Amino acid sequence: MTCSQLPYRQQNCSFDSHGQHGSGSYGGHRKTMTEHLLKILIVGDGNVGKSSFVHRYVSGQFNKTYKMTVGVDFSVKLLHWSETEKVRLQLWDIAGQERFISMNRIYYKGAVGCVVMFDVTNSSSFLSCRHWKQDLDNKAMLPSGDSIPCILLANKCDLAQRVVSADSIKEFSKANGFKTWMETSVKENKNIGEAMRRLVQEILSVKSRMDPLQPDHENRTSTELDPEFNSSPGPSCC
Ligand SMILES: Nc1nc2c(ncn2[C@@H]2O[C@H](COP(=O)(O)OP(=O)(O)OP(=O)(O)O)[C@@H](O)[C@H]2O)c(=O)[nH]1
Ligand SMILES: [Mg+2]
Repeated sequence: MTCSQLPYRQQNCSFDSHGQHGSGSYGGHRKTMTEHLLKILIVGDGNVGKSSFVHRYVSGQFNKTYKMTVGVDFSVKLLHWSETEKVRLQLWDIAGQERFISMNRIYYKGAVGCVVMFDVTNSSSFLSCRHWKQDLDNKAMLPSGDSIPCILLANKCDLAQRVVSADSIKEFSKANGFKTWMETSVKENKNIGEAMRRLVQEILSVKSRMDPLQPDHENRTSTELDPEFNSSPGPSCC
């Protein structure tokens, strides 16, 4: 599902629920299924490949033609995370041009994870990542005040005219509080699923740490995300 330019009220309605519990039967045993609902932001300068990344991840396809995003697009992907857990991802693909518009605080509300992307053939898109990360940390955070989990993706690593070195990405990632960084090629389908798996793992482990009193905490990857999880005023290579 992709919705372009929905009015905010309509977008936000989809994000008021925070997961569902249901039961499934496995070989005669009934296990409780938990569904985690995670809102994830995809940010970075224009033309770096954010929409292509989401499209590849959700539909498995790549399109050479550039169609600039206006405002925000969102997509949904359901992951069968474990025998007892499903993860429903709501991917908010924010237009690169939003960097120049101060209205995007509403997009960050309720986000529990973020991908910051740049293009390895465009040094200014790399330099902008500092801005995107700072903007994220100012607009979304955990109740503890810590940043929400965020990964850095160095896209278009299939192209020969690379201008950003792996060493500088590594240093930048560490200095700016990213959980990890990866080189990706949406075109060649490199590290797309891996990157998202890593981010989801980080999000679920944060939640698990925040909620240590869950009765079955020791046996589970994580639990439901709280409504207030973050909505207050937070390598591998190709
Ligand atoms: N060679 C190569 N091209 C890519 C890759 N990923 C995306 N592209 C191309 O880069 C262009 C921009 O991709 P988009 O996904 O539209 O970029 P965006 O970041 O969403 O841009 P905005 O919507 O303006 O913020 C398109 O022509 C894509 O086909 C990649 O990994 N390698
Ligand atoms: Mg786009």
